[in-house]
Amino acid sequence: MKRLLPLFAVAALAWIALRTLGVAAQPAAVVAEDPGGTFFGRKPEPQKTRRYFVAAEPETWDYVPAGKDEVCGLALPAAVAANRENLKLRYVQYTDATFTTKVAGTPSLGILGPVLRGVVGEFLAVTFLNRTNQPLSMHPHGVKYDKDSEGAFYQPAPGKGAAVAPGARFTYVWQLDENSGPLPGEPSSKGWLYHSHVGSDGEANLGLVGLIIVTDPRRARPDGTPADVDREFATLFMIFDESGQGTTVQDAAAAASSGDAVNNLLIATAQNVAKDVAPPPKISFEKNAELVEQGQRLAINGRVFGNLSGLEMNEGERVRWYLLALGSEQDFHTPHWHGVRVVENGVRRTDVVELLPASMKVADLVADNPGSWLLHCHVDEHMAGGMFARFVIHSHEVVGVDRSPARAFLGMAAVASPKP
Ligand SMILES: [Cu+2]
Repeated sequence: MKRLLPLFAVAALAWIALRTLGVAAQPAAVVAEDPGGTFFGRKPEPQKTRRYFVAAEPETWDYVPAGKDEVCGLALPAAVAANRENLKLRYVQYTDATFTTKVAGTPSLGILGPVLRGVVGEFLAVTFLNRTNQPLSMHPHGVKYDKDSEGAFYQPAPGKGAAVAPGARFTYVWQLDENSGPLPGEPSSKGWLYHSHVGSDGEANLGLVGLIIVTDPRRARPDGTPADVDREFATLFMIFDESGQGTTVQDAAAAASSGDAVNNLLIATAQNVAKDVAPPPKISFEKNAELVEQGQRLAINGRVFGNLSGLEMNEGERVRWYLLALGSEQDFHTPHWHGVRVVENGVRRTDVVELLPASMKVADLVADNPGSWLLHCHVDEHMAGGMFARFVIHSHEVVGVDRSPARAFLGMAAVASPKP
């Protein structure tokens, strides 16, 4: 990430230059022009393309909507209780290019953006509208793209979708080719991250993260869902930073506390960036460390202390979990399910899965043990800091939760099937 600091400076300077020239200083309204929509110079075949409409928008995010820990009975840390809500930027799905009607979100996804899904052999065409005041993008993992649809800003010659200006839109076209899908020995579908990638890790920290699901057509239902699965969940294990310090300031404060040459170089770089994008650090290393600790939100899908709702399934269902992690050196996570066992990536039976930043794994379970169970990160500090949730397996004897594909599979409520 240190190496990205100069890139962030370049991105920030480019943005400032564009603003100064008035080129990109559009109001955050819908503008008509869209320089995207092609894949290596050609429009993808409409009958093989799933269309999505995703806006990035500011939203006040509540890490603890219940206001308390209803699962483990832990007291909320004072800093969390006093500061439950923060302004985030989120990917929000709309029904069409007018960006007027939102697609209802899935509660269990929490802060994650809409699930974008398809089958190997298809294209995803995702029209992105930036309704924030900073340049953003959608950078996908796992799919095939040309330079314009990479959605990442760096030199030389960033693509047209590398940094979408406030108020502007860009249609990314991603091919789900053979290499996007699972190998024969892997589970029938894969989960891939997407996230904003203009400047720094700060964009994921703002909440700009989502999931792409790609299914093997040989193991898919006609609607594209994996045929050997009855229900899906996605969980992102990530520590959000609400210290207000920002990576740049934190780096500079850390560097200021030691005097070696490497760190002097680092602080010079950080201050260089900071003068363009943030005020230079004015607090001590100790104060910085204190603020950073108080600002930590040890979250599953942006919820802490058992506040992630919607992890419900019915007895006997075959349930697939897409496990994700993002973040920094502290973001090594070990999700552990009570009450059930899982198969990790189709090869290993376990009840704990190891994740590192940007890990993307699949865990399959059969819901054979009705009850209300704990899902938590097994790293002690993370568990104590609130990285846990409850999941429920409804017994055969009760009605349970909706089994329809629109409810049981992620991103299916509004999935735009290939249209002629
Ligand atoms: Cu953890």
